[in-house]
This record gives sequence, C-alpha cells and structure tokens, in this order.
Amino acid sequence: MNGPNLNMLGTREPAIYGHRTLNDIAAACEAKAAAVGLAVDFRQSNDEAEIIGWIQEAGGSDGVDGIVINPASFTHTSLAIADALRMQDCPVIELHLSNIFAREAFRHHSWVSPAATGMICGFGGGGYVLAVEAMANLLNGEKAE
Ligand code: CA2
Repeated sequence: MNGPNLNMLGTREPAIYGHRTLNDIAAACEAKAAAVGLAVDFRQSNDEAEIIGWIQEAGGSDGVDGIVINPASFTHTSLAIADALRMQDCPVIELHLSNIFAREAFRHHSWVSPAATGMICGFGGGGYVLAVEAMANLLNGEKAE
C-alpha cells in the first residue's frame, strides 16, 4: 500500500525519490514475489480513509498474509492508520524510499513504526523488493534474534 503523492514518483524530486515510477516499482515487486512464491496486490491512494479501509479489509476473512506499507506523509500525521495497522494480526512492514532519519526533523517521528513488525528505509525503490523478501522470510517463520 502506498500513500499520498507516490503516484508522482519518477516525475519530481528524483534526487530524493529516484527516477523509477510507481509502476516500475510494482513490476519489480511482482517479479520478486513470483520468485519467492508470493502474490502482490500493489495499491496507491491519496486518501487516508481509503487506506484505512484497505488495511481493515486486509485483516478480514478474505485478507492477506502480510502488509507492506509506505504511508508517505501520513507516516508523520496519522494515528488512525497506526491504529488500523495495530488491529491486524498479520506482519506489517513499514517502508520508505528515503532515509527519513537523515531528513528534516519532522520526518523523524513515525506513528506507524510502533505498529509495524519492522521498517525499511533509505534504499529507494529497491527497498520494496527487500520488503517482499523480508515478508517471505517472516511468513516462512523466520524470527528476529
Ligand atoms: O521516503 C518515503 O518513501 C516517504 O514516505 C515519502 C513521503 C514523505 O512525506 C515521507 O517523509 C517519506 C513523500 C511522498 C511524496 O512523493 C513524491 C513523489 C514524487 C515527487 C515528489 C514527492
């Protein structure tokens, strides 16, 4: 799941977010998922309520095995997304293209991190592929040591 403005990837601020479009990243995730035996439902929304609805659906009976989410700016503002994630039983990976801790102070706090199993940031679009691999490992029973 991808939050607001990530549909603009590849068109602005390439020094921070890279040249790849969100479609390029989705294709890379799908290729990695196929290699590790997972399927990806790749989504983006600019609407906080829609994202919360997706998170609630993900935890339902027709739900998913895990959630990878780049909440974008909602990372720093949305207790509601954090609460929705906390209600899910499945693994949650928080993801950011940029290293949010090496940027402005207002990006250093994430409401989402306490509700996540783990967090990946600073690897650009490649972080999404790392997240698919990490999710496969989690689902295969890898435990943090
Ligand atoms: O590094 C990330 O992935 C972020 O989640 C991206 C958010 C930012 O607010 C977070 O602090 C870190 C911003 C997404 C905006 O996406 C853009 C895409 C293209 C051009 C400009 C912004």
